[in-house]
Amino acid sequence: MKPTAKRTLSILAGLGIGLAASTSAWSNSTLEQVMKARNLTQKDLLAAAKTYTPSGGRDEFIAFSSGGQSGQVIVYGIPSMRILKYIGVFTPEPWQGYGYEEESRKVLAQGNIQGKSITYGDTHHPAISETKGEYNGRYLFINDKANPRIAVIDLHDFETKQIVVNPLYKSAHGGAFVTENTEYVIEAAQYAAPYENKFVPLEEFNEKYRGGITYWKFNNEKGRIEQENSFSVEAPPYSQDLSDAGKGPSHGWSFTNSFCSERYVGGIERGRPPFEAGCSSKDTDFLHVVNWKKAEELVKAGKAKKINGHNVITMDVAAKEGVLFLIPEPKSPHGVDVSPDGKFIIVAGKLDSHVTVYSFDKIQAAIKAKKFEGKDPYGLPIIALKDAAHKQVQLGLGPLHTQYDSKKCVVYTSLYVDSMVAKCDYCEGKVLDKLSIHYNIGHLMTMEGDSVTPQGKYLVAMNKLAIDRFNPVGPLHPQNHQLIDISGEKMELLYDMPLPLGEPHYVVSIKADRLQPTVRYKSGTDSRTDERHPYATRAGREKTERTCDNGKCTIHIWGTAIRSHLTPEIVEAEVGDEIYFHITNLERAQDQTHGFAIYGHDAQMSLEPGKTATAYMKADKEGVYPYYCTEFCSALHLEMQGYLLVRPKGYKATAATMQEGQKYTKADYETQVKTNVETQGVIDSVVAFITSHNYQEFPTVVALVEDATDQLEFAKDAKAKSEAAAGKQDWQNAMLWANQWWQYQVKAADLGLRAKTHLEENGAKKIK
Ligand code: CUK
Ligand code: CUA
Repeated sequence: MKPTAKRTLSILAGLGIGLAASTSAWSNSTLEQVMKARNLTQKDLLAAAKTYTPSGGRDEFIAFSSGGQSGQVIVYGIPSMRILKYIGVFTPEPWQGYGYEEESRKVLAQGNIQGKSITYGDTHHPAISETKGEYNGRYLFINDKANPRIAVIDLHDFETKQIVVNPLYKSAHGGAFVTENTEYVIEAAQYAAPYENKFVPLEEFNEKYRGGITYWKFNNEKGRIEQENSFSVEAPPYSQDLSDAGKGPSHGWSFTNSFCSERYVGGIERGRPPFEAGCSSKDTDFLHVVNWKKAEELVKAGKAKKINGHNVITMDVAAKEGVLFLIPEPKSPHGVDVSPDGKFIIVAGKLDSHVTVYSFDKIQAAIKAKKFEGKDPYGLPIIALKDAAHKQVQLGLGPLHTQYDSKKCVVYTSLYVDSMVAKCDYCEGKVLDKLSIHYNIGHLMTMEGDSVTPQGKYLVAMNKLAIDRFNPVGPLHPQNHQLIDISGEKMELLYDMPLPLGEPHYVVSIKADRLQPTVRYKSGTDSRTDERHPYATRAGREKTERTCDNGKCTIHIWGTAIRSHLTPEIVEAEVGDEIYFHITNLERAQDQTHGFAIYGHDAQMSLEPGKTATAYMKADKEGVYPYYCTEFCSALHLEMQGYLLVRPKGYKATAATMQEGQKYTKADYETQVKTNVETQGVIDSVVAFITSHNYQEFPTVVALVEDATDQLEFAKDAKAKSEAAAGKQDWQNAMLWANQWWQYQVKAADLGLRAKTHLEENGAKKIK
């Protein structure tokens, strides 16, 4: 706005005159007026009403979206489509301190590839842990396609706990998918490569390059993958794509498709036709059907071969023992999705306009009867398509992925080329409805749609690069998640949500009430191991230790954070020291997160209540390094600060006293004490209110009371120090300690008032 225009506005405002034309329509609007002003239809209003979530309202479903190339996971609510969290997974995420403190750096380092740190991921498929095929809300898994890795996120705190690197593959796409009771997390290879980390010429592609399907053993109690109990089934270099695990009758089996069973190796530089021509020339590829239960038994019986220290069921063993079967599937297909009852497997054609519905019963009958139409070049038995297919349904161009409805036999398939969602009855093989979506749809997702209990209601279409949909933000467009109402006969588009973090291939959603996230850690927890942190400490036990060995000195700080100070406030070091700030957040109130950052070092921590984390730095340059709390945690947050002083080697301190900018008198001290006594009156009345109610039945209040009690203890201590100084007529320190005593009182009062409000709002009962 031009300065003159601004002045005119401010003069008008001074005279009490608003800009009538533009404001009156808004200030006192009826629904009709808003519709007119914003050009909205009845249908728009209905859609808005179905998604709008009033302030304080909650969502019915929580979605976990792959963050694509961001290497993160995006958490949002449905139907509001409000983003709730980004979880750092393969990529550092500074707000959460992920990759900026030592505990999470260790998790990221588990994902090193052949010794190299890789700090991003190309995430594709999140999966929620299951019990009997139902989501149990405990863990989330996600894969990295670029560097074959699987990450484990614990949904009790939404933090990444573990990253495992696939010991065989150089690319992996068909993960993460979990088996019915999360016995295993499935990860299938994509671009074939030699298992060994060695050079093998492309001329030896057929003999030495391999695909495969890995079954990561998951320990549901510990919440960790057990690498030593995991195994892989070797597969031909067919470019395996997506996977899904069997359920119910097909439990114990898994399904993985492929898109280049031509085994074509491009090389336009060598005058050869490119990959895309060679990999789509045949009419069919192969669905891989794996009896993983059988493979598991073979591993236990010692029939696995150790490759790179990992158990591998080789193809000859797989063929001989009936572990791996192939079935033709048209044509360079994409998604493979098992039905909730476990009886059907739907494969989407991608270059074929059909989806093919395979019957698990028919597959089993063929295997039992040893009815094969032949063997592939690796000796794997091939079941004829006609012997395994239940139906083929013609849908449209570019079918990619399928999701199940709560209504029996009803599925939704994304049509990439047509930019549509097709709804069909796969039992009867009938198309029921089609809806044009915005643009290039990849995956789609119904609520709990890949579990045994699909919830129906909503579908999210994940569209690639949202051209023309949002305000332009430069040549890289956001992605577009479109929310669709599937509760009726006809699908109805409700909402467009831009996602600006990467290409989120797949999303999973869960009923919100299946999640039980915690609000604080047990005091002194290393959140990445969920165990007590070896350097955790308690209030009053803070200490700093410097130990030297052969001239190399290390400083460990057992520090704490609590409103509103960091302990210690001064750390002295010498050039060359290695410094570890282990800070425990002593708070119990759930919103009392503190942070930690320091000048000139790549360290930043998020310290949620109870957490202990470690900022590491090497003091390689002399200087003054302020550090502070990075989370606006209280009115005195800015005062949560300290100094790291790094002296040059051999520095001689000159005797001097600390200088202070302000001198205090006896009168100042007495004024402060008077304030403190009055404040104590307020605290006493709040305490009386709380203790006269059944506050112990309210865990939130109990935590607040515990924190407040701590603060009052500190206040008592400061009061004693203040009085001792006053006894010596040291008014300077008497006043400062009296002020500190008051600071503690204020925090206690703040906590107490919050507890009181909570009791009042939640109908606490008077008990005395
Ligand atoms: S994939 Cu991207 S649209 Cu990785 Cu599941 Cu299909
Ligand atoms: Cu603690 Cu800001």
